[in-house]
Amino acid sequence: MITFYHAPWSRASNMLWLLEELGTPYQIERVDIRAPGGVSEDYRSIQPNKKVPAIDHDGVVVTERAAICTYLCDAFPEAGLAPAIGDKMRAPYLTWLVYADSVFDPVLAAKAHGHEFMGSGYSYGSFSEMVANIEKTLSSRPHIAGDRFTAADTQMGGGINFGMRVLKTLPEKPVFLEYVERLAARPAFQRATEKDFEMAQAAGMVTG
Ligand SMILES: N[C@@H](CCC(=O)N[C@@H](CS)C(=O)NCC(=O)O)C(=O)O
Repeated sequence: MITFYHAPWSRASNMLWLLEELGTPYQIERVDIRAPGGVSEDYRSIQPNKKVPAIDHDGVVVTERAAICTYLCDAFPEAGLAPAIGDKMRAPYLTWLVYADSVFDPVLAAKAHGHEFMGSGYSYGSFSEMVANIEKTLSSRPHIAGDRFTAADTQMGGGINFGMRVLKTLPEKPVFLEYVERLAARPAFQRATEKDFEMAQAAGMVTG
């Protein structure tokens, strides 16, 4: 059984979508990352930085989104969310899974917080380089790693959607909007969005 440590409307939400795509049973353990006193210290035994997401799969704990995606897709290959070892698409798949956390997320967060910096001084480079890279890639293929949907799309697609619609930091380039629209048509995306909304509502995060 998979226990998924989650907080609604957070960086863990893409993992909720991935779990819905996998179609394997899981249970959700809510972590209150917005608690006034911070996340309970007990949770550090699962995630050393007390962040979500994390999973426990039959007693095996996995943290960090790229690692969780890789682990789950390899543990449940029948879902077809990761190109197999030996498949040429495995290279762009792994590249984009890692890019999502090591370049896309930090450079987007830095921009959203108004940090000014020289791209050459940081491993994630500049915001404009990042935007140009994803625009070029998505102009050449329907999914981030190639012709078919993979777990890299839950990471990059969820992030692009969040960056445009919630943070309003990522420019609404036509190619980004078309990509997000394509992904939003997936039943698993819709189920995850609904579940996340219900959890946010139960946590008192929905106003108006
Ligand atoms: N490097 C982590 C980052 C996860 C992360 O930033 N999670 C945020 C959710 S938006 C969090 O748990 N924040 C709560 C906190 O820092 O107290 C990963 O990729 O899994």
